[in-house]
Amino acid sequence: MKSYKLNNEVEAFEFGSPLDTGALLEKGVPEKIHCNEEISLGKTTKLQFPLLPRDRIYGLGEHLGSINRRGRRFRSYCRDEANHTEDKNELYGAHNFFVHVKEQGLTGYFIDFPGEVVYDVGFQDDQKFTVEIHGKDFRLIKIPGNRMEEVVSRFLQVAGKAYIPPKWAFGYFQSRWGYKDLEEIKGVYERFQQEQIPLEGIYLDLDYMEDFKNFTVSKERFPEFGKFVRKLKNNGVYLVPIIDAGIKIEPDYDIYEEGIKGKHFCLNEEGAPYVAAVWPGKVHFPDFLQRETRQWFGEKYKFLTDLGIEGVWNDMNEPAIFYDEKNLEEAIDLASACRGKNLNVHKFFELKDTFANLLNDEDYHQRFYHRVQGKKQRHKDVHNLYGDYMTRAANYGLSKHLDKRFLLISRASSIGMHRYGGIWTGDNASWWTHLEENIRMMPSINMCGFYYIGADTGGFGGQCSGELLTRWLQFSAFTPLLRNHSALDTRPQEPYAFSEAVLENSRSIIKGRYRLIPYLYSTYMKAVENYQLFFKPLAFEYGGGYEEIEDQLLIGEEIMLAPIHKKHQSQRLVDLPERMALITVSEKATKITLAPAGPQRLSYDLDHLRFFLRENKMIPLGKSAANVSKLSVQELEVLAYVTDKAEHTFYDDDGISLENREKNLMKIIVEFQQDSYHIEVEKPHKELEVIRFTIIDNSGRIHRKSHEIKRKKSRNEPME
Ligand code: MIG
Repeated sequence: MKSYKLNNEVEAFEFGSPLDTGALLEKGVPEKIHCNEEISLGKTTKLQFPLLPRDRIYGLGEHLGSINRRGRRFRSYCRDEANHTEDKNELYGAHNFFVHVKEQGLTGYFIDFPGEVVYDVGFQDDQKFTVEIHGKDFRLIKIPGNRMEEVVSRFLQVAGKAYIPPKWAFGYFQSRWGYKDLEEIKGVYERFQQEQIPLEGIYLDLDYMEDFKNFTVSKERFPEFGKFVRKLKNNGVYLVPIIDAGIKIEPDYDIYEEGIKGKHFCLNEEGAPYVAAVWPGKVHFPDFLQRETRQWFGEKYKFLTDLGIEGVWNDMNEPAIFYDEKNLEEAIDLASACRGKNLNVHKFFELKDTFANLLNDEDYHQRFYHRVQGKKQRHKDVHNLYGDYMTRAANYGLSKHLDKRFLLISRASSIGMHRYGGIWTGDNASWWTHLEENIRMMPSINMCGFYYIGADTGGFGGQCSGELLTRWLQFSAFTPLLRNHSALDTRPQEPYAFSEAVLENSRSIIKGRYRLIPYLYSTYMKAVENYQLFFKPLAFEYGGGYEEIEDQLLIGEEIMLAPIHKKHQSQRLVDLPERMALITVSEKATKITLAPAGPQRLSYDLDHLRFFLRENKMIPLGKSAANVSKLSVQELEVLAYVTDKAEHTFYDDDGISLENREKNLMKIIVEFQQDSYHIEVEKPHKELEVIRFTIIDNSGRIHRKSHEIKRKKSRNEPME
């Protein structure tokens, strides 16, 4: 075993000869350090941690279940899991970072390994936490700390800063699998205009392609596509097309031909391109683990950027496989052998399961290979890097051809990819429990480095009700990625697809989101820049006494959410760890009152956003607009709860530049002095003219103040 010291007390232990996964930024400096974890090496490696009754485990990213991971099993193995029922142990991401919280101190661990890892967090035996790594070549990273945020922040410093989307990526996006042609997309756009609902963009699902071929657009269904893209963009509305991992096998299809010539596809046992079937029928999978393949594939996104596209979602990149030739053949043979027979129950189930199990059978992963750093690697052993490296390829191409920020999300991911794109949480359903899952999942994913995150609002599969959509929007209004997406053949899920009341309430919530964008964007950028979390459960801030509360979240340093996630509830129980101000935001009005510490009932109607503001904190709100391009910070409304002194740094930039961002860092100070509030604004934002303050004091009294920014008079005005 070799050991290394990374910056900030972080230690790395290297077992065997691990592959360079690119998850972390640096390898570290060799140093002899003792590893006192209980590790048994073998074909698979076992790490064992004793669990004391009060120990907690946090992290592991995109998984179902509680934020405190105790009492469950999880598997890090990216999977196209189309049905997120409670018992599922894996989803699309492999996020091997967790923090063990003990009575005396806490330690973070990251397992830098590209294959399967299984976590049993006190499930089999409630006093044992075992981590089973399916291999013997890996790195174990260990991060000490005294507070949760310290551990996470140290981890993020070695893992690197998260992807930064353009500001427009914080708007509201409409999506649906099944918008079949340009006319339908245009109809959605026009309906949003007509109903005066803000709209930032529309996602295009795979129907825009010609026969599901990547980097093609159907001429028949999407004629003059580039013109349409630009027309919408001139009105501040973006189209975001999907790209899948598989490349259709079709002679004369340029991507296929180039892939073959350039040796860009994964190979089978015999060294020929591996064949599997997904949406286009039979496909080859680009070997994204090869640098040249990433560059080649990345370049292909130019087809889209040339059409005016500035955002893409990468799908099916676990990779999802419908069937491969061998298994299909066997299944058909079995079926033929059954023809005309009187099947007993065992045979019937065997027949049925053989076909059902074709979808995403993990045996396929044994049958194809990558070339990594010159070596042949079985897919199974590097599986979790596939979607990650596809997204690195996309990032490479989009950066090269856009020279500005772009929206990029992926379904499959592993740590490391967080530097290149965001993720959405895949095929959830229109179930109330999935709204709750969404709430719990956000901080766990955020800990693993991903910041641009969100779920399909309203639910992907299943039938959404107007009430569920409204409640879901009330939560998603605070997630960086806000997208309403639904599956083929489910009931329509746009805000206007329900009743007049649902339409009005959704409009009001989405407008509220736009009022919050200056704050959310500022919080996002500061969090990424300073290695702080965007989302936190209460326990991270207020300690173990709050560990059981997992449906209230803190955002940044200022606010606490307590979303309603149950049907037919106009109220819910909220536990306030300290006294806070209760804020209500709708399109035009804001309300602020005081809420005492302790458990209490919060009433929460369907037509607004409601959340809490912490003591000696403030948040700025803008005015709603049709989309981000029309947002302005000329006038800000600042809501503050100040008993002593509050300081707030408001970050802004042009929302689109990559590196050399001209940063506005405005500092707002509100101080209570001799019975009145003193206000100071340092380095005012260059567009700012006035801030209207609404300050609540400790007795619940409201103080309104207006602060105008005095600038040197412009040349046109007469000088005295
Ligand atoms: O096999 O492109 O998660 O968002 O609508 C399903 C169709 C493929 C899965 C994605 C979903 C998308 C759907 N895709």
